[in-house]
Amino acid sequence: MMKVYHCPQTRAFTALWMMEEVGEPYEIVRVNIRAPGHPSDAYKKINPMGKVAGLEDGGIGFGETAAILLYVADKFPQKKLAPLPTDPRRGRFLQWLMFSATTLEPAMVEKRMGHTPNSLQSGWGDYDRAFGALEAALKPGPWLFGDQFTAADLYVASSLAFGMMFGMIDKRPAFVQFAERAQARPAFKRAQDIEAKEAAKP
Ligand SMILES: N[C@@H](CCC(=O)N[C@@H](CS)C(=O)NCC(=O)O)C(=O)O
Repeated sequence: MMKVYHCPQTRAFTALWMMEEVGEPYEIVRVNIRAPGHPSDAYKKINPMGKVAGLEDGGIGFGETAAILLYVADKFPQKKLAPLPTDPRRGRFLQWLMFSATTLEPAMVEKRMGHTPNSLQSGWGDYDRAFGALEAALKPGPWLFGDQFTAADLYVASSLAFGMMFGMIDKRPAFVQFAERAQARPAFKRAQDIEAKEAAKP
């Protein structure tokens, strides 16, 4: 059975939400990132960075939310959470799937830190450029690929919700509506319940 290495109130929620979207059996393994001694050598064999989330399948572990989402979407193609490799939309799907990690996160952190952006030299451009590109892509909706909800929507919605909650992303109507639409999905609500139960554990 697949194992999700999880810690409450972290980015690992995104992986949990993805597992609930596919609805296949999995086990949650707690990694306490706030405990002394974290990350353990044992956990670094799962995720070399020692960060959560991590996923293990068939005895092989790995990290990075985008990789986890893509792996799970491809493992269960019948759930239609990713255009197939033969689908011409696949490239654009991969672009948006990776956008949170490669572009949105660094751009929002740079802004939060008050660093002066260098849009040409930084891989993430800058905050206005990154979030302007995303805002344009969210129209006309409802999802990045019209009526098909994909793992890219899940990751973008998760990053938007996180960033807006912590005041790192401005609450443009397109971002608020997109995040709310994604969070109305039953799988999100199930993941939220699981997250709450995990957080209540000692
Ligand atoms: N790029 C990583 C970021 C993961 C990440 O930064 N996780 C944080 C929690 S939100 C973490 O594990 N922090 C503990 C640590 O750095 O050891 C991903 O998207 O999976």
